[in-house]
Amino acid sequence: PVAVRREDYAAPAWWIDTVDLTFDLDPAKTRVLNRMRMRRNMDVPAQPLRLDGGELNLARVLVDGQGASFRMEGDQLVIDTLPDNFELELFTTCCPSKNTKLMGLFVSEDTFFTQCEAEGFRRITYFLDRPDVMASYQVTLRANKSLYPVLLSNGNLVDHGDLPEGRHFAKWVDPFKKPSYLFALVAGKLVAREQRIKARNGKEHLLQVYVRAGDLDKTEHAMNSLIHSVAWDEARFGLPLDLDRFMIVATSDFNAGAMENKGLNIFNTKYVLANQATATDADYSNIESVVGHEYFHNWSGDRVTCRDWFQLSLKEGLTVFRDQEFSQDLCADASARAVKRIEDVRVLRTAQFPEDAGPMAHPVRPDSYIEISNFYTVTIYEKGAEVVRMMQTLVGRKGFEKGITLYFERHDGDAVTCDDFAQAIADANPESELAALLPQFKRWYSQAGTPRVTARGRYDAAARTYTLDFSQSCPPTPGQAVKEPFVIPISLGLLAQDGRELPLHLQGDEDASTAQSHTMVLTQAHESITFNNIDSQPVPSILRGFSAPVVLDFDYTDGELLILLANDPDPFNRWEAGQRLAMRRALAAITGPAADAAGLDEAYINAMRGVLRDPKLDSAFKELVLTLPSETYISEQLDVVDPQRVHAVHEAMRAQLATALFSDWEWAYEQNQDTGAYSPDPLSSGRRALSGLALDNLCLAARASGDTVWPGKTLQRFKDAGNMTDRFNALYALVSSSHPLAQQALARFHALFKDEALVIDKWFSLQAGAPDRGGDVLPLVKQLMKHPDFSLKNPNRARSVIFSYCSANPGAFHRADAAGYVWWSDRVIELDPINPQVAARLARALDRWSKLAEPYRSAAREAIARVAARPDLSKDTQEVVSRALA
Ligand code: HT7
Ligand code: ZN
Repeated sequence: PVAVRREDYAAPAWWIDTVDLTFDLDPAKTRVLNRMRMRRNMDVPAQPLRLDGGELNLARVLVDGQGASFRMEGDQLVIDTLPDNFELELFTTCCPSKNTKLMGLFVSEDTFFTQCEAEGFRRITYFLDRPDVMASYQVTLRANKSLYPVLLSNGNLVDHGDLPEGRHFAKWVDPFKKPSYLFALVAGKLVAREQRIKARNGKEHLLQVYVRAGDLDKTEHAMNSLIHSVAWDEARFGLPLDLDRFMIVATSDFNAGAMENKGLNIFNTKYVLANQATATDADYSNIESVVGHEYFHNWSGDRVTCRDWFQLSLKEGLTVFRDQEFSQDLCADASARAVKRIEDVRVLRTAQFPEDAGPMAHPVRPDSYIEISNFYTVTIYEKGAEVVRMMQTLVGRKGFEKGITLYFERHDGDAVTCDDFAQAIADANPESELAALLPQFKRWYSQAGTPRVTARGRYDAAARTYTLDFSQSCPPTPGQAVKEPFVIPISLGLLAQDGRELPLHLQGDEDASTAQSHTMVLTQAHESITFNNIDSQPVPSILRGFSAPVVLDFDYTDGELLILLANDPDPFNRWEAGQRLAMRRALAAITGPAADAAGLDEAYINAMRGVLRDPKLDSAFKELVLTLPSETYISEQLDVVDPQRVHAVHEAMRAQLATALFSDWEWAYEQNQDTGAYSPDPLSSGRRALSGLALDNLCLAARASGDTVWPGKTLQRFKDAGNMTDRFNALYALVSSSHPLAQQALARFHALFKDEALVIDKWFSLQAGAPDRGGDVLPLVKQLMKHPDFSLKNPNRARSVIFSYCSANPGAFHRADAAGYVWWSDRVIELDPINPQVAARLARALDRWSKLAEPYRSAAREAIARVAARPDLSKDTQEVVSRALA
């Protein structure tokens, strides 16, 4: 397969002004009539018309009503001779029921759905399937009325009625031009929760959430999230809903989380359906973010879209930033906002930092790809969002809002680039540091890798000054050996040894005196900042709020970290101090004598007790502080990783914390019981999170001590729980401590929820992710795949077993006998012809193989090579494994 390169971008040779689609929907053979008005792009040299296609049967090609001569070049339909303006009529058929790739038109539970981003539309009809070709669409859907009573597409319903032979039709017109990747249709037996809302200007809109009949009682939260999203975008950025009708439809077969098709968002059921009996607090929170995310795309993605797929972060990074801000703004207080920020940073550091250091590392605006689906990554999304966040930091919140307004004024209706976005934010803020540093700032788009910022402090008692010396560097990444310095906003403050925050008197900038937090903007490889009037050695709080996506290296003493943990007014750095203390201990234990795995000392345990018992801290924050860094994150700090050693140390530290704080966990559990009605708000969900962590620790401690009281109480809790969060936390505690009662609880859980697919996913996932006791998880996972409820074709189900084992259970997956890797390679090979996108995602489970110690390293490489050697591998999977081996 050939790589597509960003520098080869050329404007299309032809434009499509209008598209008139007629579908005769049939699972085995859907007929698609596509009539397009096309015109030559006079700005580029004349070229033949090359239309993209994929797995289509072509029956007819007419140019201005006449049979036209054409040829096929691979999947492309090529017409050499054409007038400058013409109508092209194409008649094709496709087979939705056999579409297991879930790209293009497919059937899920007897309902038709589409997924066109990034390149799925070409599997529906031949087309210029690229985002800079924007057209006006009208769509007529025809189908059997009793089997497919609901017929939906983008925009407004302009006509509908009955047809002979029990069929009916619906005609939809989208008032906005759009690229093909935003096209959607849905047809099936669905019901909708509806809500009419009034915008600020008094205009009415109809919001609808479509699901299968039995799921209507699980749509209230999604609808509320949508209502909040509409209001938020208008209030924060002045961006109104531009459609009379906005629809969300849920499907249980979906490769991703959701899709922002104009006016007709299609969602994975996982991000729509929730009631207190079936969904956890985390599910509720994810639904709110994803509903927000897709809705916010209506402007950042749909009204202004990407010129080409290299600009993917233009819409994804910006929209993740917007959904993160939305979720933070919904929080009632600063503590809940900080919790959300910590959760977002945790995702970045445990998923994006490894990606940025591995074989799939790429800039936020990549330079090339073989399969664009492989680039829907945490780098494009989460690091892209951090880049937008840094822009906001550099221009201020109000300045950023001005920048967004200018961006949409300038580019509404266009397909544009990341450069256009950054330029608009800078132009709206001509006096800002962003405007002054724009070309250098844009290195965040072009250079891959996580920058490392090293800071060292110098206290001069005689001069009463404190200087911080910073240096920055960035490791090489594939294709980029040398990096230029980044623009890095570092938010910082100083604490006295007694924990007081010190006023900052910046040397050389007396105007900025007395502030307690300062944002220094690094631009050089080495630079320093000095503070005056400092009476004694302070403790610096650096990178507050995680003001840039970098690794910060500062040689804190334990004592200094304890001061920050107890006193930092910046909650992010308070949490970070706890993580640093734990990480230091984990690394010492991992690299220390093999017999000694337990790494926690009295000082650390006392500090954790202090946090747990602190009456001024919220439960959600305590839960984050008392959760140890993950095995994945710990492994990232090591040059050579022995995953079994990391796992053993992590388990030992967990057990130690559980035992040492036993009575504190008992206290925390009792303190965090909710008696009122269930609500997923941050305060109540934080209390449930902490009581869940307490239960987990109590069962873990019981495992060591032989105590039977807490496992028994946990089983009772599991049985009596009034909501899924408490029930699942109890089940998790029994499973993760491998208590014999877990089996009973698992069986009961399955029986209770056998008809709830999303809950059964949790059941599978919990078992595949369970701690390994003597190599028992792989045989269990093999058994689970034979379970009657298992299906490889359903992505959620496949992920619940295979990904939970390969990507989220390092202690069980990295086996010295290589059986985990062999099993992984079999699953990638098995999934690839069914669903290449899901297979390629699974293929990434061994991204970090080259860091592994022997014998894991050689065995992992062999397993990857085994996959790479397969003939007929999809280009999705091939790109991943060949980059891994490069
Ligand atoms: N923009 C959407 C991306 C997406 C997608 C990409 C590849 C294959 C399937 C997909 N489904 C949705 C999702 C989003 O970021 O909002
Ligand atoms: Zn998105």
